[in-house]
Amino acid sequence: MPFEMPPLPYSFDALEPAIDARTVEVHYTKHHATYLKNFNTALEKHPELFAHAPEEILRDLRLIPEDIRTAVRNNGGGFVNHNLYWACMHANGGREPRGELAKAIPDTFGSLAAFKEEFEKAGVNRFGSGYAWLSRNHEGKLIIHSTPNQDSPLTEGLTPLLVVDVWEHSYYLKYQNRRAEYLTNWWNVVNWEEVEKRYETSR
Ligand code: MN3
Repeated sequence: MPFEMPPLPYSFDALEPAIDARTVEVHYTKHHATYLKNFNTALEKHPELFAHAPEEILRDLRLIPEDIRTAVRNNGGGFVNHNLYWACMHANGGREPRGELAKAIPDTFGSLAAFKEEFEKAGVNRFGSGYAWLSRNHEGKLIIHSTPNQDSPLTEGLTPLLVVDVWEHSYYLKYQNRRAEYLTNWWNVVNWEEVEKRYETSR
């Protein structure tokens, strides 16, 4: 059974004005959908892999047959990374983290403001295309990091909690070259409830 697109959990215009409706529409229906299509096409050569969750497939690429390994890394990564990107946003963002995460962030990064600053820096400094992440490492510690292209933190043994896409296709129509402004406004649509849930269930 090929993998399917998770439905977008809100309308295309739900993230306005931080992210414009046209960008969300093209990003979800074209970019994201194409990664999924190419991921499924690659896996059709080794259909036994469909028995595993996409996240599991990305966890150890050495186990993936060599003839599809690069396609899986790029398109499986593209599929799974976008699934999380959409899930990490919603229309009613903007509040501060609560619960255990509200303690873990300042404990790790000094303050919520310092965390946001470092996270934005990871996004701005990603040369070319990629993502900025808040993940948990194998010790359960929170880390901010960045990946190039469609590489997934799962492949590095990390558990991703929050992600922002910094490929130009995620902001160019509205922000052109102003990636930093996109990142600043993006906090207004972050779905902290989802991040808290992922944090509290990830150890
Ligand atoms: Mn994208």
